[in-house]
Amino acid sequence: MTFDLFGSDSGALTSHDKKRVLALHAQLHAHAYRYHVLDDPQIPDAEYDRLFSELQALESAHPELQSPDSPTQRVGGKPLAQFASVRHRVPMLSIRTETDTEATGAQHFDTRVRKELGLTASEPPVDYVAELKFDGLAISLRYEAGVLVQAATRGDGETGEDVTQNIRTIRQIPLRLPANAPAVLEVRGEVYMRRADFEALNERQRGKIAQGVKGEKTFVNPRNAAAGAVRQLDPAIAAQRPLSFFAYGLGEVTPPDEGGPEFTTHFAMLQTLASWGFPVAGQVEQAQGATELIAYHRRMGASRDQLPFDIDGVVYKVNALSLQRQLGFVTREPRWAVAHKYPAQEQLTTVLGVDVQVGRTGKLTPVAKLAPVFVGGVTVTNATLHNEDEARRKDVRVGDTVVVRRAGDVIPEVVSVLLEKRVHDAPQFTMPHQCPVCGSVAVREEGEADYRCTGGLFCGAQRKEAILHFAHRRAVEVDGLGDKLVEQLVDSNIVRALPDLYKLGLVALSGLDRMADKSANNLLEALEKSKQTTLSRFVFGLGIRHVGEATAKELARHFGKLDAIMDAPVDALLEVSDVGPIVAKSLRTFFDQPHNREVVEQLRACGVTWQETEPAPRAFMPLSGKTFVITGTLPNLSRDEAKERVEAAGGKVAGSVSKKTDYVVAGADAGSKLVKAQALGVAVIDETALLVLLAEHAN
Ligand code: 5U1
Repeated sequence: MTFDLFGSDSGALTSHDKKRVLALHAQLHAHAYRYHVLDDPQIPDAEYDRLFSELQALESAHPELQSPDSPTQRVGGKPLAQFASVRHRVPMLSIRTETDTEATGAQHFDTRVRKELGLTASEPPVDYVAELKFDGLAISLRYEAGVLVQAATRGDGETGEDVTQNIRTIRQIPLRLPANAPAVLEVRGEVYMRRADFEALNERQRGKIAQGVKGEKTFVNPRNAAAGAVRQLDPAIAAQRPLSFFAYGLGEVTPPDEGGPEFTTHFAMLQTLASWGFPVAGQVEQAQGATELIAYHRRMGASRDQLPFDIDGVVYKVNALSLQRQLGFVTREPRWAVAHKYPAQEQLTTVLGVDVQVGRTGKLTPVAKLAPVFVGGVTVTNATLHNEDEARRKDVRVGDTVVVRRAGDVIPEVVSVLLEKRVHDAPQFTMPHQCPVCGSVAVREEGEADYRCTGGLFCGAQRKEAILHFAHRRAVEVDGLGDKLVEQLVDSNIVRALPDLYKLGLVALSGLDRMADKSANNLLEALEKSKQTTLSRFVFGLGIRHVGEATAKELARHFGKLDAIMDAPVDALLEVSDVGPIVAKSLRTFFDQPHNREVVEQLRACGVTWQETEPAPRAFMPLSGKTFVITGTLPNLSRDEAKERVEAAGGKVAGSVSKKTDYVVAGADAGSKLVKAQALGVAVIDETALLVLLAEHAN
């Protein structure tokens, strides 16, 4: 590819444009480095996007200004039929693996190095560098005149594949180096995927699969996902895969006698790479002799699960480059380095059964029961199959041999089945349509991946969540009934269902942890107070799926009476503004569960009460159909009060500004919502104008 930022003019192109493009390159590179490498952005994303768009516009108006090191070139080019071969000018060596995962593995390496160097026991410890062994894919990046010109996989060490287009999409990899970088520089390192990025990618994939998108799949682990993305023929797809990079070595470099850098230690070389903008892992350390290598291995092993990416071991390297040269290598592996492994995070085991567990929010999750297996440092007996589609896709059956993975604090999961080892044909897993805990109907809504139990108030698995929701400030409000207390009340079986709350007495409460008489009395008082509530708070407090606070208010206003809501057919529910087919169906399913109705009756019998009113269909409401966003501090009304006033007049209060917003009510210190309203041309009013609006409509 040719490019010329300073060459001949093409008509309308001005020198100002050229300077601006260069300035934008510099700014965007610097901000991307702060964001992706240093994790310390200096400008908001929106400002970065603005600069980026400006550069894109200039480049499309003057294509001659486009260069391969432009930040716009990270988006991925045309799909390839196949990768071209790249012959490595300096072979890409692999690394010897020490399979003894105990501390003795480090000792073996040090003993070998000392022997090769002819060091006696009385001579000082060898100076090493200790690094992490990333679980990714080795890559060589070639820079000429400071510009990334080629990226290649290791292949067989002599010849790899040209994956430049895909590698360009990795924002941590500099496209241009500072002026003090050598004329030719090959940087070697590992492309990997952070665990959180991997989880998010798989979540997106699961969503696509649930929506029936053809050809989509989930990835087995971050390493496979990273390797798949690097070897993806369509760079636009690679660009959507969130990859990261760490540098750990060099290939060809301009020699010192031709003006190239002169390093004496590996550590100094890594520091220089960092100064040129390459990400170098923060865990790189210098270590003296075997004792410090062992300590490093232990320390990194203990913090392995807290790292944001997978490692499969650590790497030790002799620090002095002169000693590295003296040690040389055997076949393709240097004698001056070793990878010291950790116990594997994937293992084989047998499936003993498949259960379905119900989570705190009613989600049903198929779980494989496994023959105990030591994986990722713990003994695993259960592994998630996520949901019905995943369970079907993996087709896990009793008796199967499966790959189980446990990495970090992520729940262990079944990665795949070894079909060739399936001995007998056990039946396929089918998701139950009833909750295994309470027997209520379990439903899977359109477009969703999970089945959910509909017995929210009755189901033992959802008890804690249901109580906390019911007691919430915006629901019936039981002051002082928080997480810890609910945990104790439910675990000690004092509260088995919501109505039990109103049967609590001093005797039961005083037996609880950290519950003095005063706190117990306060709680009983709060419970008594909560009995006087409103219909909308009560309906919201029932925790019906998709029925938020605003919908509960609409239902209360529209029907006026609980029985009318409970008995309303879908058609009648659909007449309520804010209620669409999903909400209507959810309400119907909830109140069709006899258990749920029973709990409602018991709560009424316990004295929970509210004022019932005449039905007030929405057509009569003055602010019907108007959406408000309230932001900043209003002079007189609290935000909650303003919200209540708007809602009482039939308006809706949303949390974020969009084109659909009718009014933004802005008080002092209103921030981004005000800015967005102005950008979208949404009407912005103050508290006085809101009060006028409410008064006008009240007439
Ligand atoms: N951190 C690190 N990983 N890693 C992998 N350094 C490192 N060095 C390697 C490899 C394959 O090879 C060199 C020792 C040639």
